[in-house]
Amino acid sequence: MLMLVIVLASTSVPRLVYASTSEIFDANDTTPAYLDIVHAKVTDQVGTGQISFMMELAEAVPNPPETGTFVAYNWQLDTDPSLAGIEFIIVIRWLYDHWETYVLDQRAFNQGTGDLVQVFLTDEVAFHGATEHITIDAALLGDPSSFRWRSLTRDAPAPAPFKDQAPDSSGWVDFSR
Ligand SMILES: [Ca+2]
Ligand SMILES: [Ca+2]
Repeated sequence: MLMLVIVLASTSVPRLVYASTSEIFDANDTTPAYLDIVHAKVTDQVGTGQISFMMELAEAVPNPPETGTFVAYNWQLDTDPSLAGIEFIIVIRWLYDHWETYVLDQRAFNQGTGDLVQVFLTDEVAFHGATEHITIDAALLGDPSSFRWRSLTRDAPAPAPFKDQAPDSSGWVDFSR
């Protein structure tokens, strides 16, 4: 009987759940300041099946930017380090006269078995001055249990070089859900 009581007590203790977060802080190093990444973060929204991506710039993102200009904020995700290439890119960009947001699925393209796949998103982006947030269904990213990522900005379409990158050069930030 004593044993039974102990078992019941131990199973009634609430399980503590912590959101998994990984982040990077980056030095001031880019002009214009709205392309200068100072902080970026990825957070697992526990229990929702979604993952949030945040990027903080040194200065508020112009919203809207001038017509005719191009601005892009990207997160590159390497969800399978055993395969060459970057599996997914999350893109928020001002394409001359409108914002658009999409997930670029490069998995089949990288393997030579298919095309690049663009999945456009509508309501998921939020701008708060110098900070932007996007929350994405993990299923759109292959429902990975972990990945490595980096954040990037540019002011001209690819293959123009990125203006800032965090972490710098070829670095990555590890993330596990
Ligand atoms: Ca920076
Ligand atoms: Ca890969």
